Parts: sequence; structure tokens; C-alpha cells
Amino acid sequence: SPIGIFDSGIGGLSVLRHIQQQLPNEALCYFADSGFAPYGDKTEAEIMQRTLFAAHHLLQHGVKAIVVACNTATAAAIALLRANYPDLILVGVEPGLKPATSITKTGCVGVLATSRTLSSAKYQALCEQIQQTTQVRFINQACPGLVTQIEQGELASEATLTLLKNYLQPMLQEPVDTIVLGCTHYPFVEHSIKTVAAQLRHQPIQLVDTGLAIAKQLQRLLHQQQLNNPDAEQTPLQCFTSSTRDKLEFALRELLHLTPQQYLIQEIDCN
Ligand code: DGN
Repeated sequence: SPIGIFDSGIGGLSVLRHIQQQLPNEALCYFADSGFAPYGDKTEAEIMQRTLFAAHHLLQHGVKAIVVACNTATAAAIALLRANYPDLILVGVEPGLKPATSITKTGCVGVLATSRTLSSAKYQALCEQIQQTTQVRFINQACPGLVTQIEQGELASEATLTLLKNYLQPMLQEPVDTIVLGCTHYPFVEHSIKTVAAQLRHQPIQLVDTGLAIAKQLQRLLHQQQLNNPDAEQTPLQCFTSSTRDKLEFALRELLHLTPQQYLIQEIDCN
């Protein structure tokens, strides 16, 4: 049976590509809730409802594990999912503050995420926990509008670069040397972030993406429960979207470099 992966849109594909590399034998099932993106401006209750919907849909397709490949949905709803599905392998994503803490030399780390993630109790608790044992300072920056740009395939347009400049300028006035990509959409604008950061500051900035760590954690859990697939499967990536297929198709081709034979897309009715 497949592994289910879910995000508010195409952002979770930045996690999916690591899962594909790390677990090449596994069949994957991806749910893009693009009809309801961005989650950043939804209420916590709405995000919980969407997350339950996505999990239910994936389970109907027989998944053996679910990766909530969205920081916003993880912060708002992973506890609810765990309570509803206590026996299911569930993996969430959260901003990579711990890896950033071990990388930074200046002790000052920038965090880019949605405002929902940054204001969540889960994120606040993570910051406090780290600050009890280290002197590292976190400079948080919410990035309204950035997920929408990425959903539209605008990875390096003038408008996206201007938005990034506005968000990076304040944190780069501090001695930040490491920036956490605290939203799964953001690795797709990694190149633009580096370009803009280099214009604002000459010292190199290290970016932290948690996709690989998530894939490894999933691998460990599958192994522990002996649910990993020992034989190579040649099934195409099965995708579902709550919006029209075009955005997702663009992302699969342009961002993951898949050929049309390697995926199937189904539009689903969410109401
Ligand atoms: N990819 C989601 C995340 O990691 O938070 C984006 C949330 C959103 O839709 N704004």
C-alpha cells in the first residue's frame, strides 16, 4: 500500500522529492489542497477540518502512513490526527530550528514561515525549549503572499523577488547567518532567496530545509513496524487536487521533472 503525503498545495512536493529518493520502492499518493490554499490565512479550526478531510481521503486510498508535509497544518492539527488515528504512522513537519542551532556561528537564526506557524503554540514551545539550552536567537518573519506566488509558478518573477526583499531585509540587518525554510513551499524559491540575500549582504547565508530529515524519519518508522516495501514498485505517483489539475501538473513537470507517464492527477470534489 502507498504512503500518503499532503499539503495545502504544491509545497509538500519539496518533501515528496526527498521521500522518492530515500524510499524508491514505495508507491506514493499526494493530496494538494490547492482549492483551499493558502492555509496561512485560515483559522485553526478550518485547517483542522481540511487536515481531517485530507487524511480521510488518503486513507480511503489505502495509505499505510501519512506525511503532513505542511508546517501550518502540522502546527494546527497533528495532535488531532494522532488522537483520531492512534495506530497510523503519522509524520509532521516543523521548522528546522534544531539543525539551524547546530549550524549557526553567529548565534542568530532567521525563520521564514507562515504567520499561522509562527504564532502557533507548538512553534512557541519549540523556540522556548531550544532557548533553555542554547543562547541562539531566532528572528521570525512571516511571509504573506509568498505561498500564492509559488502556487502560481512565480518562482523568480520581479514580484516574488520584491516580496522576498521586503521579508529578508529586516532579518539581514541582524547578524543572521542561517535561515530556516519553515514552510514546505519555500524550498522552491531557494535560488531566489539566495539571490536576494546576496544582494542585501555579502557573507554567505546557509538555508535549512527539513525535507530530507522528514524522509529519514518516515523510513525509520516504516522499518520499525516492518511496513517498508522490500520490492521495487513501478506505480506512477497518484495525485489528487481540490483545485484544477493545471497548477499541480506544472509543478510535477517543472519542479520535480516528471514525465506525464510518471504521474496521474485526479481532481476531487470537496464539498
Ligand atoms: N506548505 C505550507 C506550510 O508548510 O506551512 C504552506 C501553508 C500555506 O498554505 N500557507
